[in-house]
Amino acid sequence: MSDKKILITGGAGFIGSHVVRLFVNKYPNYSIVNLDKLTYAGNLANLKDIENKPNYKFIKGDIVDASFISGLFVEHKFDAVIHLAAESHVDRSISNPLEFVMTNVIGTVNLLNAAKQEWKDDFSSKRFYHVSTDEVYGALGETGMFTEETKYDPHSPYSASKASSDHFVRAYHDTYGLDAVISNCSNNYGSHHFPEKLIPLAIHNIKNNKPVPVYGKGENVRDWLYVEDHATAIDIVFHKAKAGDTYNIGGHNEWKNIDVIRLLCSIMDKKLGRAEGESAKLITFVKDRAGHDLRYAIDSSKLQKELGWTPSLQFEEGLEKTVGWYLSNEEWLREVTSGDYKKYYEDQYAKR
Ligand code: NAD
Ligand code: TDX
Repeated sequence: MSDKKILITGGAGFIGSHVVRLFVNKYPNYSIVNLDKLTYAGNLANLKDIENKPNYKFIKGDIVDASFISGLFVEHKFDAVIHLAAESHVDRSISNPLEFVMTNVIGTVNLLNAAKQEWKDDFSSKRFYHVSTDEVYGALGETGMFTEETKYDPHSPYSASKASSDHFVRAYHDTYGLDAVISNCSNNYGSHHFPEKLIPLAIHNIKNNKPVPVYGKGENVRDWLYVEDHATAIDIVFHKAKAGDTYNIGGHNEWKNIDVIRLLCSIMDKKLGRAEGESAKLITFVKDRAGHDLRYAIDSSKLQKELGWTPSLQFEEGLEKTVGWYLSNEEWLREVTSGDYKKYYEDQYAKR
């Protein structure tokens, strides 16, 4: 495999850190540059184990800053981009949509412009890989699954911004010939997940005997995938997809939120030496999320059949591993839940 210089954006975040780790360890001949603004969601502690590897470099920077981004492309002569930097939390997008437009839409277009400008003489040996979400497809009723042909129908400001960025990536492929690929993945879970999202928030609250907030009746369904399986899929799509192609990524693993929380409570009772049923007493039904999508379910058979990817872990096994990680990384959890997190939590949950 030939040498490549790859820009990974958002590599200090949850999924990005798993992707950076996979690429740095698996491809010593690649040079990996991790560009991240280090927002509340970006954390260099996520990458401690690889920070001194010779094929890895971290750069702090903002994808919204167009001149900084074009300068970076001129300086580094990247062969490829794997773009994960984003504002990623639906609840925050409801409180502050503009931040999502700036990073997810403008930031993506800045990267596309810089790549187009730098690579315009020969797109063939270059690649722009955009990491996206199944939320662009909208919400499902009781049945059906999202395929790559499902029409976009985003509902939240977050999913609207991701849908817009997907459209721009396709437009740069169709209009200018940029080699671009997109994947749309279902809900991820695993280590280093910021505790604003359902699973790590519940683990944190159960551990600290705090109420576990379940929106509405807990009947919304999400399709969960272990984050390392997502990283493996990104590796495969990056190396094997045809230019202009799209793949759905998901583990055929649908759960009602309330069932996820009950399973978590039971795993935590065992791990914390509590009586069975003790943690479940913390479950608290709270005011629903505005515009809450009922159900997501992703059909990833195209990826499985064409590129040979399969998820490696069953959900119960993955959740056990995830809980184990949080319980043995208390310092990480303490650091990310101090400071600004307290205000965020108060704003989101105090009056719910
Ligand atoms: P995250 O919020 O944990 O991490 C996002 C990272 O992007 C952080 O490190 C942050 O510092 C960085 N960032 C934010 N704004 C930036 C800016 N303006 N410039 C540079 N860096 C910036 O998100 P995540 O859950 O790891 O998601 C990564 C990507 O995967 C996102 O594009 C998201 O839409 C997509 N995705 C996430 C999920 C999921 O379940 N979490 C599922 C499917 C797709
Ligand atoms: O406190 C909570 N209580 C609750 O019931 C939180 C934070 C969430 N929920 C519900 C809302 C959702 O139905 O749990 C479900 C999962 O919520 P999140 O963890 O916020 O994820 P979701 O909104 O489904 O979006 C996630 O998956 C797709 C990621 O945040 C996105 O970045 C990704 O694109």
